[in-house]
Amino acid sequence: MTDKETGLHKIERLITEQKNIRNIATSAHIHHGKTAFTDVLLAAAGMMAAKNAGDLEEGMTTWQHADEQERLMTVDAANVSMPHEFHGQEYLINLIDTPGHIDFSGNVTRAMRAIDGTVVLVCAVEGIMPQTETVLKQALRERVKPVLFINKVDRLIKELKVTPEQMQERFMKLIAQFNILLQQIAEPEYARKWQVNVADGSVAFGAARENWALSVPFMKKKNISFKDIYNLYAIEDEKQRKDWIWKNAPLHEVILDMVVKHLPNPLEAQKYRISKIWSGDIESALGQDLISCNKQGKLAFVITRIIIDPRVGKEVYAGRLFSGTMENGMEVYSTLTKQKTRIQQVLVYEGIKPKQVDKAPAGNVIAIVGLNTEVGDTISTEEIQPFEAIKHIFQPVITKSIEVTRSADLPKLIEVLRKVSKEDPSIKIEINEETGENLMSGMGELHLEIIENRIKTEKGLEVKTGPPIVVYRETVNKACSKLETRTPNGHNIFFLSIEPLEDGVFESIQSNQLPETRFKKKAEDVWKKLEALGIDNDEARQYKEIYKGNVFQDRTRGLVLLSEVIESILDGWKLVVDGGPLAREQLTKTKVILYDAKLHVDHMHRGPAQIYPALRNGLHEAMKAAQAGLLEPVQTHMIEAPLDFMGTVTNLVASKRGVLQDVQQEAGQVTVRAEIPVAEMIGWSNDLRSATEGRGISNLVDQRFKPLPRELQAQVIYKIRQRKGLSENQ
Ligand SMILES: Nc1nc2c(ncn2[C@@H]2O[C@H](COP(=O)(O)OP(=O)(O)OP(=O)(O)O)[C@@H](O)[C@H]2O)c(=O)[nH]1
Ligand SMILES: [Mg+2]
Repeated sequence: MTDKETGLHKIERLITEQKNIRNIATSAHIHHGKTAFTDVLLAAAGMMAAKNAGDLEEGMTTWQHADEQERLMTVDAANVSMPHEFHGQEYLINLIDTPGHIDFSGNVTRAMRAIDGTVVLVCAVEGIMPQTETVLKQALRERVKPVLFINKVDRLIKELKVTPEQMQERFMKLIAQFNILLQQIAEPEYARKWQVNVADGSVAFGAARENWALSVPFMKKKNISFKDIYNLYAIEDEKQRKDWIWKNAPLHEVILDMVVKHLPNPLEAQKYRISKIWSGDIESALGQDLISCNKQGKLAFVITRIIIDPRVGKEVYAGRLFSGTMENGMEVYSTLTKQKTRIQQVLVYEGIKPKQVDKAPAGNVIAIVGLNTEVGDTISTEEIQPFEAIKHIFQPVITKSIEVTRSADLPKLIEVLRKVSKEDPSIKIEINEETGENLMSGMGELHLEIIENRIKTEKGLEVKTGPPIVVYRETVNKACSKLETRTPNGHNIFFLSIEPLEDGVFESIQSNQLPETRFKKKAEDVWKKLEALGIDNDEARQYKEIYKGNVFQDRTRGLVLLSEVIESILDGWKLVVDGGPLAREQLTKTKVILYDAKLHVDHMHRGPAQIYPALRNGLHEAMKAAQAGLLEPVQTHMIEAPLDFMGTVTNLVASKRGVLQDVQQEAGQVTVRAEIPVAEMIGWSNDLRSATEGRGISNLVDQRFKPLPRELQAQVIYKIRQRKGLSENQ
């Protein structure tokens, strides 16, 4: 390194040293200090003014939207990069700061695809919270290795006034809880290997806002004891205190040393991550490129985030380059759109700023300009086996209709909604051309509120939205017997049935163990997984497609013509999955079996226009026979409040068709675990706040679809059909 080397030149040099790269993220329960931590790291790397680092009121470097500053919370994930020196070697840290609020946790899921390791922050006072468990699940699903940072230790000293011994006890308890969680969630292979350990330095503790951190190895090196931390808080002079911290416990040094030592570089990580996130043949040339993070290999880039410049509309595609080298001007192929385009810019991050470079090699988090596609897409130079879909653990269940206030703006609305769902794939947009109604679904009320506001303030479009409504699912409760359905021209007949999908298969689809795709070739991998789930070998081979948690099986034998119509059959089936017979809500957890078909020899008589209605009528009839019913979204919440409010909280839960699962009392606090239907939870945070005089908090632990009580079925179906303007036979 020369003295004259600029920051960007240094980054350009470091992106090529794969073994010295760490791709990481912050992850934690809401407000446990991720952004303050990121700010402090950036400041220490000289990438922002040190004066205000970690000071919320002054604004966080990573907050790029006004709403984040107004609400003092992170909404979007932010990519930053910084250099770090360790044992005389230079490293590049590519870091993504993720949001903590559950409504934005889709951003966490997507960030996990881009990285190999994560610093999980836990507030020393609050301890492990529901969202800590969720982020750990998100990380481990992508084989992202965690290390632990116990934050806000100053609060233990200043607010709780614990002794040094009590502090250590607390840490040990917290670390043990973290490891138990890891043990429960991780795949067996990693459950042991990835346990964090205070002695080896995979755990650190400190106060992000105050710029200090320590780990046991670091304390040994500097000869610091727990008592010294207390002495630190006895120093009155601020400058003196800062000097002590800088000399004995600088956060960036302790944390980044931990990151370099305990989190994998891309060469190590890709060896075991690829088989989890890519279902292609590892023995193939591309498979080997991916495993070895080959700079000279075939290009393989996964898009994890799209940022649209509000002024010029430029679309920046950020993601992880797993193989090859991304070069300015090169022609690339999008697996999703099946289009070729030319790369107009290759960007790497210097601090928070994206900077243009000529090229960037595999093993980095980078961004590119020149595409027109979606998050999750695999970019290469030709058609390749794409990466697994990036699936969020929760599905959007709250919907609002959205319309423009001035009819002249109508054409702009469609364009803006398209952009919104591009930037935030957790937002689902449904445009109904018949009724002109546009629906926007999101993770929760806050999510929709933020998006609505951004449409107004950032996209400059005046809109109004309807009241929140809940998304339902349709399913079947038993198997129906085989029935036949004819195409409208009477020339073709299909024999089929529908039944509930096996629990194990459904769960494996939900957790991304089984891919949602159409199986064109021998899917040996999938067959093996199905067999492990108790599906016999013959049946596994009948899997034709998995779509939105539903399965289509082909049990026909020796039907020569079938291959000519199977695509239309599957497309027709998918249309039914997208909107079922009861209320045009999406199907879930069903299995359709095709037993036999009689097909006209002339393909003119068996086009999609014939096949779709046959499938639709047949499946509607089959669902009726299989006792179709609605499922509603139900959330499990952990509600905490002072003990005095125990009765109030349990009554509130009961008034919302909620079911108590557990009630715990500890140290003047009550913790209630309850399952509540989302339909009853509109306005929940306000209800809880007013019932508990602002002292109750509630955290989402889990969300799933459950049968809507029988007595409510008819009424809810009627209401949805009315809202959608569906006539009786539609
Ligand atoms: N006492 C204390 N407060 C801290 C510390 N670190 C962060 N905070 C405060 O905790 C609050 C949340 O900090 P953030 O950095 O925004 O937390 P976050 O995890 O990024 O929050 P979200 O992204 O919204 O989930 C702010 O009020 C910070 O000032 C710390 O070490 N000690
Ligand atoms: Mg934050």
